[in-house]
Amino acid sequence: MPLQIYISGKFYDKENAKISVYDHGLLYGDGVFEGMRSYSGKVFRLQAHLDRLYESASAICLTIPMTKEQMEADVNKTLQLNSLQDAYIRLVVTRGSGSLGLDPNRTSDPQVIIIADSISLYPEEYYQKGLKIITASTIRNHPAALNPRVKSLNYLNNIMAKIEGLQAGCIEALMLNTKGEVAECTGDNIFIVKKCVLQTPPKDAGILEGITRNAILELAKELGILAEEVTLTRHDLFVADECFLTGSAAEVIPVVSIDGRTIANGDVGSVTSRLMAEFKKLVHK
Ligand code: PXG
Repeated sequence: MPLQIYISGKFYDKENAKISVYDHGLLYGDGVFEGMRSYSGKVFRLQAHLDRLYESASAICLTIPMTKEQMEADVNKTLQLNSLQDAYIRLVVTRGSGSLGLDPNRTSDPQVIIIADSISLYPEEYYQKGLKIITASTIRNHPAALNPRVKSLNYLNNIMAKIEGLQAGCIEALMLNTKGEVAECTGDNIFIVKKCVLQTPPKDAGILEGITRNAILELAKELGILAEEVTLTRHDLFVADECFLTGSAAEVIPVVSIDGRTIANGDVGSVTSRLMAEFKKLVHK
């Protein structure tokens, strides 16, 4: 059976899963999304992802045409129908099709799309040796322009930074905020370890409040690792003892070089290794 894609209550073969070219999700990037993972058939922190999706929608004045309970049931149904255990799940809600103009009031029927597909993992080598990243010159959106807390379909800000990274031979790139402080990477949050203390930028640095980020902060607490949300600059990263990124796709991935500067001795740090192992345990719980 071809992969079954959910669109607004019905399932379609992958090649027939289509929405209107008049949908404002396509015309303006007007909509919201989530990227999640399932482990052994169970979506990791599904409730937190749904909460964030509905908050993102609310922030852009988009009413999702179903309850969270219904959405939860439909996500699980999509996984089961496709017999997927370890999968990547993309949840998309568009503004719906309308006229050729920005006005969201002239759209109807927001579309809910659920794609569950097999996950293509990052090469194991990155987890063993660590990533080299660069700082992009593209700054993260000013929260008053488009708040990074909203996981909107408008991802060009991140894509422009990702292109800079790729052109420099890096799969991730660091983004600063308008104040020049460390915000996050294009699809991952960032952490450092300094003198045994875990540090990550606060929510008001203009970042997506990552679900993996929050899980790591909780894990640190349980493991007795001191953790704080503090303003970080590139200087703090350059002189850090350890650095790593977190995200649903990457999980926990070490960083060993930023802008050509080696972090500490260039090895994957011990706190990072411990959190990588503990996170693996957590997702399989
Ligand atoms: N910052 C940004 C800008 C993101 O897009 C994260 C941080 C990490 O958040 P979570 O909740 O996943 O810990 C993200 C998430 C993809 C992909 O296809 C991207 C994300 C998540 C899943 C898949 O590249 N970004």
